[in-house]
Amino acid sequence: MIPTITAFENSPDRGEGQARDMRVRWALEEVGVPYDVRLVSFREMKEPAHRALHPFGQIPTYEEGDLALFETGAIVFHIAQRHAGLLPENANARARAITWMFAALNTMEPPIVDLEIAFLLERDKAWYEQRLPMVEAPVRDRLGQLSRRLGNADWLDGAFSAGDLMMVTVLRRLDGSDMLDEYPNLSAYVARGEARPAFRRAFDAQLAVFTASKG
Ligand code: GTB
Repeated sequence: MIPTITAFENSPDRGEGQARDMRVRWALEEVGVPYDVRLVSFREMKEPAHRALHPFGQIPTYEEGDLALFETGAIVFHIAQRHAGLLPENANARARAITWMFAALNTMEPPIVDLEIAFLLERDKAWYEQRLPMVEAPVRDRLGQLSRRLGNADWLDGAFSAGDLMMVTVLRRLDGSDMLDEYPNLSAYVARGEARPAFRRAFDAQLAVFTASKG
């Protein structure tokens, strides 16, 4: 059964692969599962048909037969559990890889999103420059801690896993800032993720949506 995911009809990121369908596309590409994409407008996301799939009226969603999922953490975990390639066989290594998925979503992503929101919504405010260091500091703290843990390793815990997939997509959200450059091993880590053929295929697929919409 070919799964169907939803993605923005018109992604505000203009094809930079920052919208969260990118994680799901990448996971499906890593495990070699073909998928269909249903593009939705901002209006359609808020309508009952889409809310039946996603209570918060967002993308992405994932449908596979009778199963409908939302939340990228749950979707990527589901894909990784069903197909070889994203989680180790060894039970302890598997638990650690899952831990990194949670760390990406619960510990790394929130301060990065706070920084993004400050930039998007507050940069025209008189107090923005004063507040910025307070929003940047938690991001730097987390990046420093992650950088120390990664050290010289290629991936967070042995072979590439769903934990790395999630972490790379979260760190990519800093693309617009130069913060990641302060941590060369993290920049190299993200570049390693982006160089994976599965990432490239996923990236090109979402970029094609943007290109076609301009077409
Ligand atoms: N926790 C959920 C998950 O992980 O699945 C979050 C899902 C989510 O935030 N979806 C966003 C959405 O549907 C799209 S990805 N937003 C519409 C809405 O809430 O009404 C977030 C996103 C959007 C745009 C950019 N960008 O332009 O760079 C980056 C990320």
